[in-house]
Amino acid sequence: MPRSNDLHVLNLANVSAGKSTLINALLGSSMLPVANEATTAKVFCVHSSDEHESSLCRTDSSLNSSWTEATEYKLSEFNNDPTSGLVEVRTKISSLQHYGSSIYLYDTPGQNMAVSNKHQNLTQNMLPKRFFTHIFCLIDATNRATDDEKHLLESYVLRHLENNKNVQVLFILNKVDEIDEDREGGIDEHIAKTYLYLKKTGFYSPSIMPIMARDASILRRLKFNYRLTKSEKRHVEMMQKIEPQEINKLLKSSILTDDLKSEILKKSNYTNRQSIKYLNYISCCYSSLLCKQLGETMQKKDANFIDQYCIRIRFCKCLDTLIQETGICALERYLEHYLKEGTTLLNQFVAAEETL
Ligand SMILES: Nc1nc2c(ncn2[C@@H]2O[C@H](COP(=O)(O)OP(=O)(O)OP(=O)(O)O)[C@@H](O)[C@H]2O)c(=O)[nH]1
Ligand SMILES: [Mg+2]
Repeated sequence: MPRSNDLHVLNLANVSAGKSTLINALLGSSMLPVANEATTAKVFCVHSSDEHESSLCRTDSSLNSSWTEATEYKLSEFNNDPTSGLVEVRTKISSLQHYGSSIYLYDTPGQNMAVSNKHQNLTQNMLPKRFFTHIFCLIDATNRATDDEKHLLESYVLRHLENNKNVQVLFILNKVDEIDEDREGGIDEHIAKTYLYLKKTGFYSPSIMPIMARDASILRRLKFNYRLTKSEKRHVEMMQKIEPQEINKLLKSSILTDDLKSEILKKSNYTNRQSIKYLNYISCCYSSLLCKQLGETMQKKDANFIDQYCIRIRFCKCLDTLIQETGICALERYLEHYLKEGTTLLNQFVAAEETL
């Protein structure tokens, strides 16, 4: 029986709207298969709980159904297995406060009419059989209001709402990083247009949250010291959101040795991009030392180590600011609200089950 504050979130959208990227951003990994083409071919149920100490996965395939370590490679293998329909992942999303509850995130195959019926059927068959507290409906800011999207909103979301009136629907306007403000107006304008479009489609008072799932996913992985691909590294360099003045301010207020300060300043004089790279480089080099040696070295007052520690903390603070700008933290606070308070829907559901 579901516990009253557990969340069951269905991620729905057309192909390449960023459903899997969004879940990867929450996980801070690149576990779920992502690509710029029809990619997710199974339903992935990601179950996050404080009680999960490692990340495991299994599939309903007849050949292999035992729990095994959840890696990008393994999940890609399951995604390509023609005999399976559901892939389960058990993990703990460290950026979320769970308040003793669980969250189940369902990643689904894109629902475009031109994509194979098999993809559509997987989601269609699952909708009436499973219980959902939330539907996250991703809208691609670069490809809004297509026929496929209207079909998805009308045939899946509105139809599901007819019989499940208390399900919380959140519209996630993804890829807002692609909006060209000079030509298309700002994010505010996009949200206003999306709101009108959703109202016209039949949603009474749609809640819309803007997100940059790809940036969030890359920055989170950078923070957790995962290896980025070459193009992801280039992307981080191009973000150029840390202004040169910021780097200088950061350095001035740091307690680094003068030698190290002038070394970094020399590099940061080249370009903004190189200074981000350099900050990243030196902070990553020392991060593995942090936990093991911190207590010991603090006692010895090892000034050199404290310098390295400080720059890592400051680098993480810069990253945290960038991560906040992607909108992912707002989504996490939204989820935490329900993890803490529960949903009236679930309370009603549990009460109904108890009286049976
Ligand atoms: N510019 C930009 N690209 C993004 C963003 N989120 C995802 N993408 C890109 O969009 C493409 C598709 O992302 P996926 O996460 O695989 O999309 P999906 O909705 O899971 O797609 P299917 O599984 O095929 O239905 C990838 O190339 C991502 O890098 C974003 O916020 N901004
Ligand atoms: Mg996907």
